[in-house]
Amino acid sequence: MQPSSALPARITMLSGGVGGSRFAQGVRHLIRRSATSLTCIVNTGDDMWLNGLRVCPDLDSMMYGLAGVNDRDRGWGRAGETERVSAELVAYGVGADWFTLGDLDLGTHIARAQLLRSGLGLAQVTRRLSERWDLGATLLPATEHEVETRVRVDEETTLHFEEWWVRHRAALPAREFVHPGAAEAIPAPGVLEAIRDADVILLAPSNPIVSIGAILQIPGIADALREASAPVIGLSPILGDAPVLGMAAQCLRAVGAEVSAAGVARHYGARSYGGLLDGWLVDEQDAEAVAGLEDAGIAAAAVPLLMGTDDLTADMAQAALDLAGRTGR
Ligand code: FO1
Repeated sequence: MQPSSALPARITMLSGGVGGSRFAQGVRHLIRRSATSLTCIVNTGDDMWLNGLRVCPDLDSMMYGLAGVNDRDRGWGRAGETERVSAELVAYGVGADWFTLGDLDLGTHIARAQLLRSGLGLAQVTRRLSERWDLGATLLPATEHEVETRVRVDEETTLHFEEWWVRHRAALPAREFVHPGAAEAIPAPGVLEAIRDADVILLAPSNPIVSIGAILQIPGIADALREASAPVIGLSPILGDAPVLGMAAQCLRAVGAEVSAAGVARHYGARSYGGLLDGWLVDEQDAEAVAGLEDAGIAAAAVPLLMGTDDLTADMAQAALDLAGRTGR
């Protein structure tokens, strides 16, 4: 581990929920004794109104994870959760019986809905909710517009991403992912500045289609990355031929991208050829992909990418910073 003097002043990362939260905890662990700031631009495409409340799964996974109050086994929701209210909602036949809102989690959704109804934007609401804990990072929603990720499962039908993923366990073949309303959306306050002012920009090992990809659908964000002075370094969510968690494989196949560490890098593209990436970390088992990536204009390195502990994840983050230093940006 390099001395903290080698750390950049400002790190900005794009992130989904479960994988992004574990990665953010590792980045924070790496910078814990330094003056480095961490800003996380978080996917809001999984968000939904449920029982009159605004549920933001990825923002909540990031907040609970950084607060240390998350259910580490499930990767989402609160530790020590109970589901008494949810059982009542099911008994009344309201809401979605396939999407369980825990009692503690409902506290977040009630507070968020109240603050939104008071006229605050989601960025301010997220800041208000986060103030309860010392997260060691700033959470920003990608946009304050309600742009859902929906999955086309047949000619006439699209499902909210959560219904596809949770209710149907991603078993219905996804023909495409659509983001209705994205064209009219704008980045949330602070997002473009966090990209512009960053010294290093990281793409967390989140789902490249429905998490990072949904963030990139918001007009202005992909262009801001291409124009950023900071190096853009991604970490592969695919180790070998499978994702560590979640359903990135089904999503990549749906858009015709190869399900491999190199395939995801090519999906994002090399910044020098109009894409997003200056560098890409692959797991040691995918070391043979490094040469091809370098030839394609993407600096690459093979390091352990399994996020077991904060120390291991901090090492991944350090490897990403080392790679950033090699890109000459
Ligand atoms: N995932 C499930 O598999 N089952 C659930 O009932 C469920 C409820 C839930 C409630 C709030 C929340 O923030 C997340 C929840 N999730 C649930 C996880 C959710 O699907 C994931 O956090 C992401 O959307 C997928 O990356």
